[in-house]
Amino acid sequence: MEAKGASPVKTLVIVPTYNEADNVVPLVQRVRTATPDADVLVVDDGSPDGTGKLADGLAAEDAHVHVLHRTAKNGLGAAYLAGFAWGLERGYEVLVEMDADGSHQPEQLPRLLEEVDAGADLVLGSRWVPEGEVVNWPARRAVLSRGGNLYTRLALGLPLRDATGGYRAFRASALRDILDGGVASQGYCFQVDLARRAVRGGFDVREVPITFVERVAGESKMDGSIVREALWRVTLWGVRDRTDWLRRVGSKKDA
Ligand SMILES: Nc1nc2c(ncn2[C@@H]2O[C@H](COP(=O)(O)OP(=O)(O)OP(=O)(O)O)[C@@H](O)[C@H]2O)c(=O)[nH]1
Ligand SMILES: [Mg+2]
Repeated sequence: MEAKGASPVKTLVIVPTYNEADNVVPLVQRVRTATPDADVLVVDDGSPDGTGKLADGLAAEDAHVHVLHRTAKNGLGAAYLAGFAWGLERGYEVLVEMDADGSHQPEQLPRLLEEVDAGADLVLGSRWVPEGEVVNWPARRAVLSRGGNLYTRLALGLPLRDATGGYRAFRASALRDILDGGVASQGYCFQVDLARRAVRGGFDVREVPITFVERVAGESKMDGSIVREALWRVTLWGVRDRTDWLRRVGSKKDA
């Protein structure tokens, strides 16, 4: 996305980690190869398996790699908020979300960045658009993701196929606005919340197809509480949006 003669857009790839010792080094190396101008920020929540130390090793060898150490496992949403704050303070123009487990292919990042360059404020890497795909995902995970996205689309009226995914690129100016007022949600719900705020805020949100590959090493941090949180929050937002709409229609009739 580098314009001829211009300096490269300042891009930060944020990678949250908790116990990703088998994954963090190869993943960061792939990002550095795929997008050599971009910086990487690993946000580690004090992983007992030494992920943070491995990331420090990468940072010591490469000025493009940074590590933010946090003391306790506080969830994906909190890790991203800390990473976003770090990047926005330092003047990055594009901030990227990417999992450490190899599910998101760094080689596809240029596609997302090209779309920001073409004018998008938020680009979602999407499994559920034509040419998007999932590899090695157990059927129940695919059903959960498709079902969750269908429910989200219906409850919130969002024109998005994959609002729960976590491979994304934000234009910094849009991200500041989206984060304004704080974000309480976590897990999948955090991703839905940011997408919903971007659409509501009138930002240019686009989806590009990605190939999502099931993690080959390490353990998933996904659990029932993450799914339950997404379900109740999305339902609450949907009910609230509809109540607001009915109130607006009612007050127009009264006027
Ligand atoms: N810093 C930090 N990172 C986290 C936390 N929970 C998850 N992560 C990271 O967030 C990314 C996504 O987590 P995963 O466990 O892969 O969750 P998922 O992709 O929804 O689930 P799977 O498809 O089962 O892998 C990975 O890089 C994790 O290491 C957390 O509490 N703190
Ligand atoms: Mg994963």
